[in-house]
Amino acid sequence: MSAIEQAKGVLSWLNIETPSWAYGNSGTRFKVFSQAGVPRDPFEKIADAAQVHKFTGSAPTVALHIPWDKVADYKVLADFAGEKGVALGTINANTFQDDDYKLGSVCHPDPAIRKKAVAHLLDCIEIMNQTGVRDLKLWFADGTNYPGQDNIADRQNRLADSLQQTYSHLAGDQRLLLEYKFFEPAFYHTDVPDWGTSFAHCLNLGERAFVCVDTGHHAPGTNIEFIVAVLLRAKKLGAFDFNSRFYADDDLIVGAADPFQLFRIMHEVNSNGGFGTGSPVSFVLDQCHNIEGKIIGQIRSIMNVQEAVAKAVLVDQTALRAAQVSGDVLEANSIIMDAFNTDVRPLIAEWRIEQGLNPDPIKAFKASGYLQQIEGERVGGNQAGWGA
Ligand code: RM4
Ligand code: MN
Repeated sequence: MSAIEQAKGVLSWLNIETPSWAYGNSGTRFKVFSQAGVPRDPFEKIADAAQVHKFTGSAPTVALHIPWDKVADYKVLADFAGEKGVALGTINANTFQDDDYKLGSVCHPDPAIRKKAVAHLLDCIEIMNQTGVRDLKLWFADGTNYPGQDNIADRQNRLADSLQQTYSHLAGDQRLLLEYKFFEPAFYHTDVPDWGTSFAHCLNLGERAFVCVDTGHHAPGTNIEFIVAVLLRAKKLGAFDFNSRFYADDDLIVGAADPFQLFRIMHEVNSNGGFGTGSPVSFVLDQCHNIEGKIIGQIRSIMNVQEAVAKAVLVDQTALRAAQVSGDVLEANSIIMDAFNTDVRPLIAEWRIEQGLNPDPIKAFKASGYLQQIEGERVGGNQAGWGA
């Protein structure tokens, strides 16, 4: 199979999940700017996500955040998604927006608060049971702001216990994804700060527990592709949360800040069995579009991921291996750079045409009139926002 056919094959296989919260209003702690036509409930978020799938052909599932996307009947929401041509995706638990969680949730010193947090995680599993969703994603805002505030090791014990209680309720193909983040909202220490901590807990939990790598959750200069290679080798990379950052957890469009880093990550995914049948990796966007259009921002994000993936698949693996074993340092590096410097946009446009898609998804979405339609229809009510 030619390299181009291989790239097209991976593009056809690749599904990229979009997050419901990307369609709502968002901002920084300084200001949330509202946009006309923004969804007012989970149904309207899903309708927008379906547009991203319609024009990219690659975003068939939508991640939910509970309770932001709380509805009376999740089967009704799942059926609605099906009618729109998409399905519900990862269930994201939220134990960070309740007054009770000031000192943490699953690591809180008070057992009653921990119990409340675990009960929420079990509610999330119940939603998975009702809808057939496979993945539960856990990101905890737990941590401390001041040295001495709490006992770090005790908090690890509480975390392990809370995770175990949750994990024991998983059945069938259900998975637990444990996401890490090195700071924020806690500023001194975070209870799951890095991949090592997440990995250690996942190993203890068992085969249904996987690490989630959010690309924005590392200290500047961290070699994320190394983490990806190590986790894939251990068969513990369960998911990506894609976004890009210049400084902290900026949640900007993936590939916008550092397309070369995204390519290097995809090269490790490709080299370590992360693409294709049997891969444990799910590819999810976790972004906020504070000042740019939301649906269009998601479409651009999918395109950026596809470009990085296509370039990674174009790396001549046979030549690379030969250069590596013969110690030809510069040849090995130039093989990588040749792939990165290839303009894959014509290849992807051709692939889109073969899929019956418009070769220019952004232009096609703009021309569809959907934005004008929702701006006209979605008048009144409360727009969804980060936290609503
Ligand atoms: C967190 C983390 C989670 C996401 C929330 C909205 O920083 O990245 O994955 O669900 O933000
Ligand atoms: Mn995330």
